[in-house]
Amino acid sequence: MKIIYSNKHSQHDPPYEIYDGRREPYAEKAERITSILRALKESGLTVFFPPKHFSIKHIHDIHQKEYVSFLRKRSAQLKQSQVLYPSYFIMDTYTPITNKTYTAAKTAVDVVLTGAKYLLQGEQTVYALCRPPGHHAGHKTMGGYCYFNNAAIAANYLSEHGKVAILDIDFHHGNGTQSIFYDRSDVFYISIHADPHIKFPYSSGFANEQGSDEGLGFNKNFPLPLETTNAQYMCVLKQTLKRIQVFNPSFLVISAGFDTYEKDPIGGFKLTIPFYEKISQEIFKLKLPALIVQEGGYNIEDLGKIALSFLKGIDRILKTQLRSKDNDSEFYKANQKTSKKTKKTPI
Ligand code: Q9C
Ligand code: ZN
Repeated sequence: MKIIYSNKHSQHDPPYEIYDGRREPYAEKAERITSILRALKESGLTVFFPPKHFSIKHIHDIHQKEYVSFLRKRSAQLKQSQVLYPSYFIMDTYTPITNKTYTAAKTAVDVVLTGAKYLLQGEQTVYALCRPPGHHAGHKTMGGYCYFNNAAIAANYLSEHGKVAILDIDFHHGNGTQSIFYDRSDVFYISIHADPHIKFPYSSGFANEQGSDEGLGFNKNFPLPLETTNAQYMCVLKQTLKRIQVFNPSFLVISAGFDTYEKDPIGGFKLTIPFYEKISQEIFKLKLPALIVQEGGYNIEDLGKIALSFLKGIDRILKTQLRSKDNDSEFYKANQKTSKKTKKTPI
């Protein structure tokens, strides 16, 4: 399987976040991704590819121009050690700007777009190992450690070639992604996350948020209580996969957060490391070309093992597919033809 990765993320490494008025160590650390990288390299399961450079146009398709240039200019103005908590284009106190924030965020977008492009070329599964994460970033807002919405930008790019489902399995609701596609019927956003009455982003992610206008019926939330177990999670995951099947997309974008893990320092579910293999096995039974986009996950010590478990599930399914299918790109073409003709029925 192809993994897209760039080490530029490591230059964005804010020293602290502000939680309820106090300084706390920054949870979204660069070591998160190096932990994953190390485990994958040791496994030998995967092949690494650097990102290609993509035009800023793809970011402007999703984010307001003024917001994008604000982030670029304010990053450039800062000295190496400075940390800025801006007062606009932001929804919380977790998402500071540093000198390299823009560069890291732009590179994360290049990473996911490179992955998306490989899917268009017939690749079956690609893992975009990006940082900073993206699913909380809205049209003109940063928040929840996110600046540009990587998954949304990739989904929008893929949507020119067929319908896209975004399955968000991060512990937190992807409020940014939801709001970006809320009135669209060609991109279906479906999310499993902690009850927003209790956990970030607090203001959205409720089950009654179902989309608007054209997009009514194409947004679906499954908020779950704290302490959710493997078995409870699996039951809900299966429901989401059924809905994706009915939607019949050409592509699947997975907002893959690993903060649902039992020992995550900011999560609250009870999922175990071997269970991530079960999750991905279930997802990949859909046999859709899939882009895995890294979102959250903050237990640095175990992140590598979680990611590896997740990718192992895919690998097993891919192997059986390879045995039964003649060739991946034929499968992709056939898949695209059928789903383009399908009428858009609200789910
Ligand atoms: N002191 C993502 O997982 N709350 N963002 C942090 C900890 C903010 C999470 C409180 C959570 C944002 C991409
Ligand atoms: Zn999260």
